[in-house]
Amino acid sequence: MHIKIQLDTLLILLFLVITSCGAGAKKTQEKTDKAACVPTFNADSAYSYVKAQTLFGPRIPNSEAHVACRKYIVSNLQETGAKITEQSADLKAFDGKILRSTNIIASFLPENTNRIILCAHWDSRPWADNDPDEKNRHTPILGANDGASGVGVLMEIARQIGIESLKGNSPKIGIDIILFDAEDYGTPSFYKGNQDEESWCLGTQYWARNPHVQGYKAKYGILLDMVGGKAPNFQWDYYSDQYASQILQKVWKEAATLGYNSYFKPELGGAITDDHLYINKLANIPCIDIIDYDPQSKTGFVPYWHTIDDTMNNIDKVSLKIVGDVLLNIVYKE
Ligand code: AHN
Ligand code: ZN
Repeated sequence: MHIKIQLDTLLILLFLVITSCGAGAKKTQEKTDKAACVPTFNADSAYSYVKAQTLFGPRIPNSEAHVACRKYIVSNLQETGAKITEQSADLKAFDGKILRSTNIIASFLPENTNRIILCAHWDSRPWADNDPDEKNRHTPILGANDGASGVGVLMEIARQIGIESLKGNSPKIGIDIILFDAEDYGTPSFYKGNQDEESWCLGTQYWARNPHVQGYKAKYGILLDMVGGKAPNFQWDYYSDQYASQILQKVWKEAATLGYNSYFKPELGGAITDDHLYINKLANIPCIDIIDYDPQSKTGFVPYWHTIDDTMNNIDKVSLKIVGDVLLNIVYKE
C-alpha cells in the first residue's frame, strides 16, 4: 500500500518534469523530441501595454509625451532581462524640422549570430490628415492601432521570453525587438510642397544605414503595423513578396496551423511603403509586413486610419492574441 502511493507520486512528478518547459525538463525533452515549449501569449497584458501608450497622448517626436512613453517602454523592456539599446538621432523631416528620435532595441541572446528581428513603430502621427472632417486634419492622432498595437504585442512577447528564459526555456535563436521612431512623420496630404515617399520611416532608414551593432546580420525580420483592429485582414504585401516570399509562406502557414486562416489570407494585397521596405532595401535583410489591409477602401487601410478615431475603441484583444500567438510560435520553432 505504502509503496503504491509512492510510485504514483513518482509517476506524477516524472510526468510534470517531462511535460513542463523548465530547466529540469530540458535534457529529457531534447533527447525525446524536438517539440518547442511555446509560451502562452497573454492578450490582457498586451492590451494594457497598448492602452498605457495611448494614455501618454500622441507620441510625436520632440514632445513631452514622446519622452515619457519612451521611458515607459524602455523600463518595461529592461525588466525582461534583454539588452537594451537606445539609438538616438536627429532626423530631418520633410519640412526641414529636426526630430529628436530614438529607436528602442531589446536584444535576447545578444551574442548569438543567428538572429531574427521583430519590429514596429512607436511614434504616432502628428496629423489626422485622413479625417473626414477637415477641421480635425491638423490634430495629432492617438495611434492606438497605428503604432501602439504592434508595440504592445512586442512588449508582451518580450515579457514572455524574459519569464521563460529564467525557467530555462529561452528561444534558441537570438531576437532583436526593434521599436522604430519617426515612422509616421511622412508628408501630410495637406502639405503644399512635394509628396516625398522617403519622408516616412525615418527611424528605420537611419537604423538600416547605421545598425546598432557593427556588421549586424539577421536571418529575417517581421514588422507589425496596425495589428490591433477588429477582424483584421492580413494579406501579402507586394514588397514583402518581392523580398521575402519564403518568410510570408512560413508565417502564413504557421497562422493556418494555429487555426487563424480567416485572418491570415495567403493572397497578394497592396504595395505598402512601410518600415520593412527599408530593412529589405537598405539593410538587405528579408523582412515582411503584417498589416491590416482593406482592399475595398481608398487608402488600403481601416477607415479610421490617420483619423482622430484611431483610439482604444477600435482595439480588439482577440487580434492582439492572434498575432502574438503566431509570433511566439515562429520564434520558439526556430
Ligand atoms: C504610407 O502611408 C505611405 N504607408 C503606410 C505606412 C504607415 C503609415 N503605416 C502606418 N502609418
Ligand atoms: Zn500611420
